[in-house]
Amino acid sequence: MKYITSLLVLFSLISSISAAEGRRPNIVVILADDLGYADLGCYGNKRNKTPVLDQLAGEGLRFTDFHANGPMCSPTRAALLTGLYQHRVGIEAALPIDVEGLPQVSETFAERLQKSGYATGIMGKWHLGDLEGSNPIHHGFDTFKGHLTSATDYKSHIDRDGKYDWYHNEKIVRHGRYNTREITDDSVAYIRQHAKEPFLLYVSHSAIHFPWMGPKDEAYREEGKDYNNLTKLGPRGEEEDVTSVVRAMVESLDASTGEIVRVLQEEGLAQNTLVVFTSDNGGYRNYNGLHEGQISDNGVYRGQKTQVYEGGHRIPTIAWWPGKIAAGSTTDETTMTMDLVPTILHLAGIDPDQQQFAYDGLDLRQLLFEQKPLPERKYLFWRISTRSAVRSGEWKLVKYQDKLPQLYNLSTDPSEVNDLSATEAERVNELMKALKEWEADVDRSYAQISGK
Ligand SMILES: [Ca+2]
Repeated sequence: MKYITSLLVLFSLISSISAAEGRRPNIVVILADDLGYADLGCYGNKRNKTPVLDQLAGEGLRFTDFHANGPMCSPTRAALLTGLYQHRVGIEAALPIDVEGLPQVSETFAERLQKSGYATGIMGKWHLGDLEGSNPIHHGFDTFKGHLTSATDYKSHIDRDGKYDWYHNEKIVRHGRYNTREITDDSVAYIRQHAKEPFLLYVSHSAIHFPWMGPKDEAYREEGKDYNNLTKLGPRGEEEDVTSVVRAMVESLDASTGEIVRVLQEEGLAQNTLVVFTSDNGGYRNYNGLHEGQISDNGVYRGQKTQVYEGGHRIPTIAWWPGKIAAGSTTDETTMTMDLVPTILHLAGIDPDQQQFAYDGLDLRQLLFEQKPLPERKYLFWRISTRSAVRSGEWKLVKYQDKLPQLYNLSTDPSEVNDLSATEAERVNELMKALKEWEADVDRSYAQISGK
């Protein structure tokens, strides 16, 4: 009898070990808001102290040619959720208040993970619709703690229409803590709660988006008042220097990431979790021409948030998975937010192809784990209303409204200052043709789902 009991103990021990080994990986996506290419120490920043992210880059893979799908919040967030060019689901610019946002017909990667048995949490900013039915819990998340709209007060959580905006799922939750603090605490709690099952945690920060407010600032908005015409300076005067407050915001993101990584380590999950830290668009270098140098650093890259020059969409991105991703590696492969979706689904053992539109993103696993180049991708595209861009290898075409297209060679001219369109007419024609074909394709997709 004793022998049988020992055998049973041994057997259950073996099964629990193999269950742990065979367990599907956890996914933690940390999305910073408006963080510029060179806002972190590991991307050359001298002002902001970001020891945690610098260390993660040293222990993982740092991307030098990673791009946000759009140069503003909602478009990139829609691409992250769907794995598609966001134009296919009709989200091209930052969403206003009182909109449906992400159409229900578009299946998110969270929905697919949830259906396959993952716990799926989002902590922080949604900005993909704020009407009834737009809440993240209707898009594949079992838990949402955060705000639906953008540019809320970091302490009072009042939006630009004077409405309180902080939820647990669909229920209002009142608190006066700093956004990044609350998002971090909720993320840490979610990891602890789901440590024994595979989970997706989407840590969706609002920092360093305006109103520029640091952890020490006091709330400045009141319910029922209209803040639509306020500046981005938050509680500060138009002329005030925002250097120290933006720095505090960047550093709060770094500290938050440190807390999240620490709990993964404490729970013994670090060896079975992919952590990706990225941003939703480039930073503001100035605001209305003021505050130059006080906000973000986009490095050598031209332009800023909202623009389709590199400064608008080239972003810092780090992938970390101890034991799986080679420490201290960097890659200059051209990659984009939407690539994360097929990558994550493959990691979860889900066939990415089974859905309405084929994903526009590429599976990055070989690049992450074997440092192999990506399969050739002839073109990448950006469009936000009348601003468009096409990337093909080292070449980039930029088209602004009805102006003539500009052409840059990013390998010799990363700052996009020498327009070569006059001497490269054939290449301009080729890229313009590719742009038009892509526009027709994505617009057709949206017409198909919207009936418009
Ligand atoms: Ca943003």
